[in-house]
Amino acid sequence: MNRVALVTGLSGQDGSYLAEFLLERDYDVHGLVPYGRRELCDPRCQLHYGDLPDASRIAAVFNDVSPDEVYNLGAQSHVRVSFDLPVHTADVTGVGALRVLEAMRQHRDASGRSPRFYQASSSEMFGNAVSPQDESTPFHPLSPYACAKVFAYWQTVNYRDAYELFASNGILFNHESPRRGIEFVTRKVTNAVARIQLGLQDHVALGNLEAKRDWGYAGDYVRAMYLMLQQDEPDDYVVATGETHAVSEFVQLAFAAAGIDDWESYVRIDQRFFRPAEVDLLVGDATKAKAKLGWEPKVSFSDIVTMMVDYDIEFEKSKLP
Ligand code: G4F
Repeated sequence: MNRVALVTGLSGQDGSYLAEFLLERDYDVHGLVPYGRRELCDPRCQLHYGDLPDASRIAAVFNDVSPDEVYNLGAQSHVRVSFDLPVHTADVTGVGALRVLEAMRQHRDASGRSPRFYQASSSEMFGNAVSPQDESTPFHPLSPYACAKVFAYWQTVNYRDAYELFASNGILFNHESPRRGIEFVTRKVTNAVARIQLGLQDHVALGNLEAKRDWGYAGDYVRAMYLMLQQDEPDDYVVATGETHAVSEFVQLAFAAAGIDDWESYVRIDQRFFRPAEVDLLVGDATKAKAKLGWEPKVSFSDIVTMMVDYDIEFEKSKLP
């Protein structure tokens, strides 16, 4: 019998990489997906309409699918947007995780077992904490998004402690790829660089270039999610590269990958893209994930930048008449 995985957020960047990873290991992969965007969904997955605000639908899908493993990747995941939509973000990103946990607590397979649960926790929970951040670093969330993620993190820990469920948090630092949404800074930059190189636009408007992030490759990070659910005991893990780079470095490298050296002449600073509160510096210490999961990041920062720029040049060329 194939193992069965249920993934919320299957239609996003991480969901698509995780689905491919699990399909390669002969899982039956099911996705809980809202009505809408589908282009990243592997056709071998079975899709179920539903969304994190709808508890009765989540319970119904659990009954239909009877998953062995549940990966909760669904969220309103944009930090800047969460300042405009704080209540919606709390409902989807925070209480949404609790709704999945509650469905999990009430669901048993034929032999009385509950599924294993992975919660997509975020390095944003640390805010401006001391660096590097690891599993013992206190949280100090600085956005409605980060507050919602802290809520979901502690609900996951509480369901593990109170009900002895197999529930683990992956505290993932930023992870990017050509499948990243265009509203996040890396893809916004690589897509703009491609369009500038092709003569389709003349500048890119950005916010804070000073912020530093620990950027890894999304394809590497889904491997860590899977490994967390294969352990003997549930636990919480930081997943990060241990390297940090300023947004300006990403921008400079992206322009250089397209053969453009004077990147500053193509960048305009726009206050619309600043946040009411900013996380200045994130850099993770993934010692525990490396030791216990045997996980290592494989794709370097500069390879991620090049991969994304190359993809966006081909993507933009493919749209030309
Ligand atoms: O790409 P970002 O929007 O990602 P952010 O806020 O770090 O969050 C991402 O990573 C988290 C993991 O740590 C996830 F939990 C979260 O869901 C999301 O995937 O912004 C990165 C940095 C910020 O400091 C931002 O202020 O880039 C800065 N930035 C500068 N100009 C910009 C822009 N960000 C965006 N999105 N757009 C800009 O024009």
